[in-house]
Amino acid sequence: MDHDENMAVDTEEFKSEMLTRYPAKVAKKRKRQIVINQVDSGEQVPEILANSRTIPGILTMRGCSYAGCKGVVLGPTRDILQITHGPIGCGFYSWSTRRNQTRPETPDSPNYMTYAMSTDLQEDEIIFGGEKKLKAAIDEAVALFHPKAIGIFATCPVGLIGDDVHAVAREMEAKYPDINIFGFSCEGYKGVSQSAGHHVANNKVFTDVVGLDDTPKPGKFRFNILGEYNIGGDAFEIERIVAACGITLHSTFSGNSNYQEFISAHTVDLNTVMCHRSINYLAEMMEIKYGIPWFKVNFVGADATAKSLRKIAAFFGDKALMEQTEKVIEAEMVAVRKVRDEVKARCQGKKVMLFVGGSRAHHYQELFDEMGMETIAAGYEFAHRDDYEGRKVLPNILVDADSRNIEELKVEKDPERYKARKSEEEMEKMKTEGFTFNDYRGMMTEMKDKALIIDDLNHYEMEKLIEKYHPDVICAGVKEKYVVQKQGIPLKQLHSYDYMGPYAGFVGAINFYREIDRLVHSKVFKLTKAPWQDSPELTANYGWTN
Ligand code: CFM
Repeated sequence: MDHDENMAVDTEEFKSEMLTRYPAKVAKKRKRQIVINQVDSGEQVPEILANSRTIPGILTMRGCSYAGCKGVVLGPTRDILQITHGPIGCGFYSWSTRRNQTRPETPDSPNYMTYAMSTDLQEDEIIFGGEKKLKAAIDEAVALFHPKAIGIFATCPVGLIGDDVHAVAREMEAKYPDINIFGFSCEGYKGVSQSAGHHVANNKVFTDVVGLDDTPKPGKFRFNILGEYNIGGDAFEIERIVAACGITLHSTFSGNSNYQEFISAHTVDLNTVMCHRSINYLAEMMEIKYGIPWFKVNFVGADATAKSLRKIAAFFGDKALMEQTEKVIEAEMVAVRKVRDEVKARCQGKKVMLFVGGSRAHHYQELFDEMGMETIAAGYEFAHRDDYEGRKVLPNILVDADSRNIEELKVEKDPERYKARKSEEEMEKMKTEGFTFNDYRGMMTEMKDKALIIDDLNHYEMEKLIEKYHPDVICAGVKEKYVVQKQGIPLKQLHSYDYMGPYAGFVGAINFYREIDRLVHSKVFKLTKAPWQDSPELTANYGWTN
């Protein structure tokens, strides 16, 4: 841990310097969202204000509830036909820009991801109602594709005019009884960010999809991965590795997945959670209803991948499986070590900042760490306190009006299908041996003392960070990319991965090492001069300048 006193003074000073530009009320709130890390005994970290409304006027990195539901959780599923009920822009801009990939079983298997389906609401429907148009859209989709399932996604205007997507879903399901039709109340304004949409998606997938078919996939050691969305082919690489170990991946929610895998997902013996933020609700609910234990994994980083594989194999407790897993890790690590050593010699000590979503700002620190690079500042766009501070703070999180907006389902044991996967004694024994379940330690717990943690970062603060710290690379999204690069700092998109990937698993780690090595050593960024540096065409002050 870093106990450098000068750095402590700097960070504190920097924080107050950044805050002085804000009006008093804004500064008061941002002060609680910007935290200087300190990990005390028992993994105690300072409290951060998270999952709270962005102050109007601030250029936030956040997205909307619809994006979290349709774009993120359901979007990667290839054979649930998805209809956006709303203006065309919502459907179009949530269509494939995240680079979530899929691989249908055969060339003829259904794959609706190549279509952006929307009711394309116009002024007329905003005034007179859009339900008729939605029903017509469903009729048309059924005639063209006859899918097994249809999801309807509500956008802001749909909620404002009062269209009832659930009533339409029920009516159309009565008309087409062999198709599972369900609606999502994921109007963009539903929560403070896309995080609300994740929860809405989890609830509906749990009530209307999971559990419809009790047929398990063949295999001795069967598990699910929740919260892996196959960006840039990550899930393909994970599938390759677990198959080599001899573990059966029943379903991934929702990268490279299909409907049949979802409806029978409750038949597995273990749920693993990759992205805690977007899908912890489903893991919790499946445990209560069906008795499936869950724990957190991370396939970003070669060491993290090895650790996760070992934990999964240990859960099943089969000697041959554990041996095979070790063999796979050993074989894969040969190539990983070779590239890592080469790259580390050049990248050691370089500084990185990560401001991404609700889990990647944490996961990718593993890869940078493996390259000898240090994360000096990190933050999430929309995570909650538990993603920062660990799940231990869950009982202390205050429920406010915005979070009350999203339904908390009352879940009970399934009278027939609940089955404890391990006996109480077995679970207790595993726990005393140090095996953890329902665990997420949070990002801050694993970061250095004095590192800056910033929730819901904005453009102004990003500029300040660059001025002060001159990091060697920043990881964020497309909204930040060009603003940052014009200031001479390379930016790697960790949402869509720009044009690259996979970065998960062993092959992914190698791809990432190489790419970051090239990026931080490229001279082009240092030669960049923004046009305004030579001849400012327009200068202005913020409205609130004292
Ligand atoms: Fe989970 Fe994601 Fe993320 Fe996320 Fe996202 Fe994403 Fe992300 Mo973009 S589900 S929280 S809502 S890991 S789309 S695949 S990259 S912000 S850090």
